Amino acid sequence: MESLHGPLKREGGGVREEGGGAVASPPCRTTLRITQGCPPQVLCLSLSLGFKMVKVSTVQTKPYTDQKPGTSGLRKRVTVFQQNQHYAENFIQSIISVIEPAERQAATLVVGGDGRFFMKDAIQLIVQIAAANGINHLVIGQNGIMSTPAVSCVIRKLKAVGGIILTASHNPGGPNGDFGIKYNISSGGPAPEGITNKIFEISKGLQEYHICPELKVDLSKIGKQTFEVDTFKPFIVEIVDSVEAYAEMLRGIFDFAALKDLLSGANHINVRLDAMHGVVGPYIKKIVCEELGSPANSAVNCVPQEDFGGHHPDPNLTYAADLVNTMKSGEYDFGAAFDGDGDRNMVLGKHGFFVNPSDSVAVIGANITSIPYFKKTGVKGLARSMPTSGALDNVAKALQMQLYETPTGWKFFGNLMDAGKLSLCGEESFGTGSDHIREKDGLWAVLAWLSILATRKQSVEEIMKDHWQKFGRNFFTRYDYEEVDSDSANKMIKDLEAQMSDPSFVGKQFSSGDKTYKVAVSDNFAYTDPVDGSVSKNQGLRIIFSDGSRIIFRLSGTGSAGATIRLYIDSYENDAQKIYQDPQVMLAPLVDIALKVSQLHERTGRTGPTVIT
Ligand code: VG1
Ligand code: CO
Repeated sequence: MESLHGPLKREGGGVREEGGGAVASPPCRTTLRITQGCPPQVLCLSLSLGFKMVKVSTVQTKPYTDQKPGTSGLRKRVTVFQQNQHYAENFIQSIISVIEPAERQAATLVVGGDGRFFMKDAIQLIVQIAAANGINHLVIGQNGIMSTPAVSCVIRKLKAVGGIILTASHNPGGPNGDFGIKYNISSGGPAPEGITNKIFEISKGLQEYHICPELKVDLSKIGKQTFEVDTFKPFIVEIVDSVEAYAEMLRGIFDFAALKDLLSGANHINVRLDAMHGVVGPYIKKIVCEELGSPANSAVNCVPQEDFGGHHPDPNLTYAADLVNTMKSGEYDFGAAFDGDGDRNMVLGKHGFFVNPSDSVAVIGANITSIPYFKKTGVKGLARSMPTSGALDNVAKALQMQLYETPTGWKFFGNLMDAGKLSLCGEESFGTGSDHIREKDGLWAVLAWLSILATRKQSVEEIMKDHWQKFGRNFFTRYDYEEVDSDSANKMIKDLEAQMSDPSFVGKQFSSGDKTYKVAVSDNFAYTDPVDGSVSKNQGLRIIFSDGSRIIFRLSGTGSAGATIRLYIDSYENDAQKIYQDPQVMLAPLVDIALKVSQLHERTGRTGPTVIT
């Protein structure tokens, strides 16, 4: 392939390289070809000198019945995607099939992932299948690396038709771990249910897919690589820097000079950011260390690894225990951890002071003027997912702002943002973000907190305590029961729902210790999108008591094996004597009631949760 190195430009055919490393394999002999769709005067004579036309093959396949995208894409064990019977190919074809054929010829798709095992194989398949289906242009992060928020940013910047993200987020990776494929639309946000349902329908009937099996792309070299694919006009693969567009966006949102002063000025604070071997490492290095001047030891686990070093890349008190322990030493003023694909964040203060994610978004809301972006755009509205605590509601009330309560999953925020109704939102599951993109954004949340620290010149703990004094505190906890037997979990939820639908349930009293709660509302949460009127049902069982305390049960939609039951408890307190107490102590009676009502332990054979947040 020597002849392909250096600037090689060829009208209408073959492989063209501009600073990139295109490999049309295998190396070839002379072919003469007339390409359809070219002006006659050019006749598109592709004299192949060391390159080959890329052929499209149609492969017979059998449909699968289990390719229904969950809360955030299709997640399965790596071994399921790897199986030889076209599992990954089928799903990729189903995604591309939702893009209208007429649209594909001008379509750009952004592709990136969190670096986990099987990502590079999946990207090669996407390249081959996109080419064979007439997609015009793929933009891929270097070595396949691009965080979920960065993909959202690049889709919006390039006005791409959408993007494909290779990640199973916070789920473990490696050959025996999980893999995932997620589709985002032109707004940069996760495909809404209308589209994911369509993908699922296509996958269930898929008999064949189209692929260019010989097309291979070098993912390491930045630049454009152009291929001529059979009947389609040139197919362009562009490898881009994974960080630059995203960094550029953040520069326009935050006051980088103030952040630089906070992190490396004369009175700088010490921060510890743990990328947990996920995708956010290169972003931290470039933005926080190189650009904002934080010392090298402030960033750890910053090289993305295929198996996340054997850990769960999940930023919570259980799986980010290393960071929690380091913070306890008191050496650092601010700590944060991120998940595999960089959209989640956990914020800690000095000595490991934990900021609950439901509180985190409320604090950002209450201090939103510390972020220059919102001075420009104004604050249009606030939103949280249903199980997220009501801390944000209290801020919305004080600021006289509209508060939206959506089902779990970031895709539900997108319509509100597109309609100009929503600026800041969050989920209890360590997701925080704004309308700067259409995904939650871990590093954005950290820079938002640092902006507040820079403005208020107080510690994380002082800011949090001050917030509780002003707004009262929503005590919140979540219990996760992972990999429970699916049948038992489904049956438990079904029976609980039946119990809760009995007309006598409302008004019932439940006691534990010296506490008694009276049921005011009990339902299975349903959401009507205020923008397009679409209805999403069965989004979680809610028991709301007369004092506003809530018990919520949901089945996770991101697991890959068995079922994960989530139990959420939210209870408001504004008695100044009580707001600093331990949430587990404060919420113990409600936990007790939840376990009794649902018979969760008896029904699942568990004696306790896998993770408590
Ligand atoms: C979980 C969280 C949800 C989050 C989703 C995707 O979903 O509860 O709040 O949006 O993960 O986050 P579930 O259905 O398992 O409860 V991520 O970082 O995996 O893209
Ligand atoms: Co994630």
